[in-house]
Amino acid sequence: MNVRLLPVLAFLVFAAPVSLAATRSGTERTAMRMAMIGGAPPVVGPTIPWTKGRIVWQSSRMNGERRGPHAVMFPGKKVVITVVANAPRHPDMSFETGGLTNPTVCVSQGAHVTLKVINMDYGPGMIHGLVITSAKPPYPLEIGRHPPDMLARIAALAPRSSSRLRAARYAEATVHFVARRPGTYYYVCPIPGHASAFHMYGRFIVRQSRSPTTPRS
Ligand SMILES: [Cu+2]
Repeated sequence: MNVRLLPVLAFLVFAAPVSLAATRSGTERTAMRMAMIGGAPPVVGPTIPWTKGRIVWQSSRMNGERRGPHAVMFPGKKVVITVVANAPRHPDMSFETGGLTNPTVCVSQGAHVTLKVINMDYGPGMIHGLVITSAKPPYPLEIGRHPPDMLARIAALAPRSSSRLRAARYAEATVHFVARRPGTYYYVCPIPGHASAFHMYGRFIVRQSRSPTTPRS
């Protein structure tokens, strides 16, 4: 055997299958995500540049009051909740708010909620949305357009426009709702497969307000 070919042979035997496997799994994953979207056109809403997107991302990390590693409280009767889909440094296919990944979000009964969602994901078909519903996990491939007790719905936000964070424009949307009924809800990504296969959801708790205390006589 030609000795000079040994390094080439070694590469083909050891390195090439690894690199090919990495490429294949990445491609398969993209194909899977594309297939799950089912050909639905991405909703391209108003987009904002990085200068504004960065502020939204920061406000998401700072908002609420952390309660341990898994919960963020939003006390008060008027709250603003900012959520990032696929925030940098958080797991792929997840939501971030209060600096946590898919945390339990708590608001008070009767709170007027302004919910802002921004999609920081990148790549073809990497759309995300957010629906708040009482439907519990595990989720089917599609949660449908009208899940039970829906409090809010942002159907789909297009991925950011560039692989470079600072060069990209970002799709965002804001909805308002009143958390009238106490109970356990879930914020769920409605893009087919994102909740069922990737667990892109978290709990959303509307805490019952204390009954008014009777004044002492
Ligand atoms: Cu999603």
